[in-house]
Amino acid sequence: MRRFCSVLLCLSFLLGMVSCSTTNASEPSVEDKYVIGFSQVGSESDWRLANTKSMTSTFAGDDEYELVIENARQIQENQFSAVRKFILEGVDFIIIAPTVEEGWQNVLTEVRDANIPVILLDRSVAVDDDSLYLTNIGSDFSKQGKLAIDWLEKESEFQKNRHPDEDHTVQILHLQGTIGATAQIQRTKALEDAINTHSEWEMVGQLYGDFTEAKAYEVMTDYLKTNKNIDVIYSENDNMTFGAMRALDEAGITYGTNGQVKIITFDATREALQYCLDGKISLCVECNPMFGPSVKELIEKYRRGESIPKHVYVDETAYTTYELTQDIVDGREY
Ligand code: GYE
Repeated sequence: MRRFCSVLLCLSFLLGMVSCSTTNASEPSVEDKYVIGFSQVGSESDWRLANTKSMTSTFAGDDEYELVIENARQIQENQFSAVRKFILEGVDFIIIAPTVEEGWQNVLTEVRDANIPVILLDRSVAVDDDSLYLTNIGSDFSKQGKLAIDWLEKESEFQKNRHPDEDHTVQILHLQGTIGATAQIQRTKALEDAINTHSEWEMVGQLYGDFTEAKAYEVMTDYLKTNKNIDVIYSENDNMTFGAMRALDEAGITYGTNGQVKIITFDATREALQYCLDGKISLCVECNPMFGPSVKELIEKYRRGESIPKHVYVDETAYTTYELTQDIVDGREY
């Protein structure tokens, strides 16, 4: 509501079409609605598409809310412009899924000066003053990293006991998401910390895949031209994993239960779970994007003046082929 309607009215006046409202008399007009501006990271992955869908379907057809989404195409500057546009329009609420953590101090201060509440969704921001936002809802990325490392520890122990006479070095290739994004920072930290404490684990390379299938395919194809000794790929999201699998196929390198390379992936989308059930991916760490309804609940709590926690984590687990069934895979929402 707020200034959103006056901006629309001004525009209408300017265009000389004040009387041509298209609102049906029985439908509430946008002026009556609680307007939420949502700056989304982009559409880089299946996770992201599912998250956008969860948000749109939560608010779609709701007489009380109007959700306005701006896609930043993974560029932080686009997010700044979107947020400033929301301020100008006088939206009632702003949701930001930050591309990266750094750089938010100024724009969040502008939002606070405009008296608009903010929820951070998915990733976090690095600011001195956490009162610049109400809450941060999303995954516990360090827990996800821990789930991955716990599995790798068990798997390497298992291989050691199975082949006691072989070389036990674990050569790990790391595919990284958008550098500076919370998901990348925490998942990377879990691996780097573990490499420092496991003398037999060796990082053979860190490749930048920007959370996209295309980029991961490109860097993996290039890498495999000269390096083929990989025991484990630690890939920071499913779409990069799909790109890597294509590159491995083309290079004739096997992976999965009976293959040379074991793949660890994050997100656990339906497609990745299917590969896991089929024995091609060894571990899927879950990252659940379907929290649109929880976001709405938080906004409603805020509007009722109830207190809300500073961080709301979604519930997540990890899957190997042994935990999976076709029913679990088929029932996957994303
Ligand atoms: O893992 C990836 C997406 O921040 C949780 O971003 C998100 C990550 C997710 O593009 O697929």
